[in-house]
Amino acid sequence: MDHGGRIVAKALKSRGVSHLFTLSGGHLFSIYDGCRAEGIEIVDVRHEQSATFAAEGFAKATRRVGVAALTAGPGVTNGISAIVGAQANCSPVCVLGGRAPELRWGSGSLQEIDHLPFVSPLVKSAETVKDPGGIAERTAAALDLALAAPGGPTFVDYPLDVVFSEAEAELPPAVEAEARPAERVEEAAALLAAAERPAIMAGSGLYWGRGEEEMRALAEALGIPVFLNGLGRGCLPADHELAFSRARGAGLGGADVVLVIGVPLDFRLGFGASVGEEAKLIRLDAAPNQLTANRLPDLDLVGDVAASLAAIRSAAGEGRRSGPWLERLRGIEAEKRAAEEDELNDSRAPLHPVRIYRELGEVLDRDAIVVGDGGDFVSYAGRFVETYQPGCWMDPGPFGCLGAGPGQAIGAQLAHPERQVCLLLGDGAFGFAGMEFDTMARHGLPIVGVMGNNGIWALEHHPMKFLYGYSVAAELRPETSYERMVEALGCDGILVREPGELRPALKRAFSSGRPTLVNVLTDPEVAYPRKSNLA
Ligand SMILES: Cc1ncc(C[n+]2csc(CCOP(=O)(O)OP(=O)(O)O)c2C)c(N)n1
Ligand SMILES: [Mg+2]
Repeated sequence: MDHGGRIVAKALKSRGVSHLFTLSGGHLFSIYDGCRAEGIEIVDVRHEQSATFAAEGFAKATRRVGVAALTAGPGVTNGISAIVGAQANCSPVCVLGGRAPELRWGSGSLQEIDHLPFVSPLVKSAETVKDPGGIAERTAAALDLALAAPGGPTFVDYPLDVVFSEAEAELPPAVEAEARPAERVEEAAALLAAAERPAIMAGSGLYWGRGEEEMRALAEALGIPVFLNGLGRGCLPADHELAFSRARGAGLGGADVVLVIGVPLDFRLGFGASVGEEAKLIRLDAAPNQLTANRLPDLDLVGDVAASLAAIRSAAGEGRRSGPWLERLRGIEAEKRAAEEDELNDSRAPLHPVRIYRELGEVLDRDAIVVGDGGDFVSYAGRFVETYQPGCWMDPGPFGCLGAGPGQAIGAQLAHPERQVCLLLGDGAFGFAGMEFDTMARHGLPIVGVMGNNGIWALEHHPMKFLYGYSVAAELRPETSYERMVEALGCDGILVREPGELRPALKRAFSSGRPTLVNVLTDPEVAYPRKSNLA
């Protein structure tokens, strides 16, 4: 017989879970005791939102399930934004909730609330385990379901009296789903093989589906230019001959066949309008298209992403017809990159954000994990940070929740202690989860934060000024000494005012082995040239 918390921990261990992200609450004590006994590392953070984002960061860095334990009531409600973010990203995250005791349910216990009515719409499954004998099976099921394609968050909570009671732990074995290719892959192959101007647009679903090798082989066989976003970044190295970024408008707009892999046709792709009207549109993902109000794919392929790509490649054969098309796109790519030279070398103080990214690119390793949390500062990063390996770029995803960065960086650094983890922060974004620098100090995580400190919420300030001629509620204090805040929390802080100070600061930060915030003062007059809109 084991107590319920030990059974939870045994279930975690049976699924290879190594870390539990949490913030303390008495409802969770027995789970902590179980994790301690089973050798699962407990990582305690400063806000439940960060615990859940850390679980997602761990999942993104490993393609394994990330686990957060949130205490009853406010612990769970604090985790909600991160749960929704994981849902939008198809991230395999399992959230374990504390819960007021079942025996007294309805008597007004501390932190008593039924989580299921508000969590259920946000997750793949949500349930309360009311019998200690069911803990092993239900916990294992929640972990397995989070990971099953398409991935996403799952939730299970344990009433206090249930998880402190004893029972037998009987753990069902994990069942691997068969990797089945989609139907109609031959039609997709025929379209791509006949295309003169093909293009691939791939995102997070390619990464989750472990499709990078197959995509690369397909692109190389047929000479298909590849554009990547979200977690798809790095699935083809940025310096591969078929990797394009600046030419995306021309590439998707001028293609005759576009294969969209693992990314919804949402605002990031003009709700489908980024793809030229004449083009044949093939969509491939683990789940059917849900954005049915947008442009519909001509072929909607639903199946295992890697297996489907392999099947498309073998049906399409070899033979590049895209030579002139690739040359055209290469010309556009080169022209646009040449036009960026001035910004890359900008010598102003306070700094231009692009100057920061040029210098950062020269100190980051190829397998560095870069986490973005902010507005314009991160939009610039999206354009200028090059990604060379899968799982090396983390942004909040389409749900766009500020404050996701520190948690995700913590998860990523614990997943890969030997790699550089760089956390890009707007000064506004820092306010949501800046206290997690305390977590980094306590857990000895040498994350390097690089802040673009422009004293405003630039992504709101500039558009509001453009629309109204003024801006309100988008101003912050100029030159706030955030580097001193993190020093008070036990980290290193470096202030950068001049471009010449940046390189030494970054080198010091990455070589010290200590969590550091490089607070770079940036020019509030710089506005990111934005194409996509909100609505
Ligand atoms: C939780 C949350 N609140 C508000 C927003 C709206 N929002 C998006 S970007 C942004 C500005 C971010 O400012 P900062 O982090 O300083 O970066 P900057 O744009 O100045 O580079 C805001 C307020 C959001 N996306 N998420
Ligand atoms: Mg700002």
